[in-house]
Amino acid sequence: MDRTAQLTARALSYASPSALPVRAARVLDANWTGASTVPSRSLYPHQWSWDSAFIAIGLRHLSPLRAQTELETLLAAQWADGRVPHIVFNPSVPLDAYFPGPDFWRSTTAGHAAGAPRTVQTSGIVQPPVHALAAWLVHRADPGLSHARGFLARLYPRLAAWHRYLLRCRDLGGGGLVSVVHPWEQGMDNSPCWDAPLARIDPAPVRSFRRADLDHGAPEDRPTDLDYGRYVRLAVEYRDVRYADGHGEFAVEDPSFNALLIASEHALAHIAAELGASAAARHARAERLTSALVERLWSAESGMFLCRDVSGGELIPERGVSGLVPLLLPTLPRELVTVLVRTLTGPHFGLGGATRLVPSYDLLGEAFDPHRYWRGPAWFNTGWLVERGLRLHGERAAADALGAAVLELAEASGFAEYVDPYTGEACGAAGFGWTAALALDLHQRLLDRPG
Ligand code: 9WN
Repeated sequence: MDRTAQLTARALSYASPSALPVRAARVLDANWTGASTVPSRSLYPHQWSWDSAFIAIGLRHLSPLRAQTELETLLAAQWADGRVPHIVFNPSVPLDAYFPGPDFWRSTTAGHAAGAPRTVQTSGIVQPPVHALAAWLVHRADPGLSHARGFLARLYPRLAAWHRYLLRCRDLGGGGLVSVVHPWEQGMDNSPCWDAPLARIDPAPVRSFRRADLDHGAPEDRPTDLDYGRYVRLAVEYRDVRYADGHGEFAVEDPSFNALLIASEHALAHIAAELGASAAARHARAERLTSALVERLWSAESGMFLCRDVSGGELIPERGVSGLVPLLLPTLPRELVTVLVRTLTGPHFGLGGATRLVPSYDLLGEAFDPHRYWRGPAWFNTGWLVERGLRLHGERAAADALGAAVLELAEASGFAEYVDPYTGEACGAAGFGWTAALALDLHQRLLDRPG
């Protein structure tokens, strides 16, 4: 019996007639290219960094070997300076299928000084460091296979170099936290949190590039042309300084990016211990980062974490889901957990009342739009992260309800990229990789913990 059939049989034995594991597995199979998984065959036909980490977390239930391969393929494209690129391009996909493609980023030439790989084309920016967390979870799904293949031993130095790059080259604010230098790096591309720092950027003329995303996505669900003009300008400027850090006009300390680094630093500590090395220094670093996160990004007035605009030096007064992701941290002070849960379930995010999944942005915010990408819709990766945080801190009823909503809406929406936070209406791409993978992961965890 193959793994999909086994999962279905187990689900049925718990009197759960859900077809979710089979349907999710079909999405992951359809998006599998042989060495990695695309987020979407149409909209995103290459390998994306944080998508692959989330996808590996789900894939481990279907095929631990494929999950290991997913992460290995991504990390094989790591640059010599330690950065893990946000896209690894598939050479067999036509150049105009996605913008900006390899001809825009020019990693093998413009990225030469920073150590871009010669044999594969990548972008030059990064995405949130979920990888060590993913590697640890993938290992635990099948420790025998992992040991036999030397999975952790091979990945550990790469993951350590990745974190080192972030901590050494991206502490642009000088306060111990990592800055992102482009909204695409943080992964929540057009969040209203970026509006103020982006307003300073002179947009590239719309006629100087051609968006491929509008061939597949509804314009009202996607970022605007003005957003794209600024994304392009920032990326061109980074490319033109040969991807050297510390020169750009945009630098923001983001709570989700940093919280994921901290969670991954704790995971690296577990990996180190598994390999017989000391974990203490890594746990201590994670603690220092947690303190810096609280010191620099906590806003008692907003009841959550905010982004800090490094150039202006100020907190950005917009409530995005990013500011709830630190719930994931094991040593977050209890009083902050209490406030975060209150904010999550209060009028700004409405969880358990007006909404069943976490909206990407403040329901009461002026910029709220239930369909436009990261300006309001609910996404499944952030739902998965917040569920994990709630469970970690003993908020079992809220975690159960959110987990159930992730499962139900992921399946009902056809594993949509994101959904209207009020109605659950599907938006963006269908058959989206991390939606299928993370729903599968939650489904499996519920089976492992019945009742
Ligand atoms: C730019 C792939 C990626 C996700 C991001 C999401 C979206 C890309 C785009 O798709 O960004 O990287 O073209 O809009 O915002 O989080 O990783 O799924």
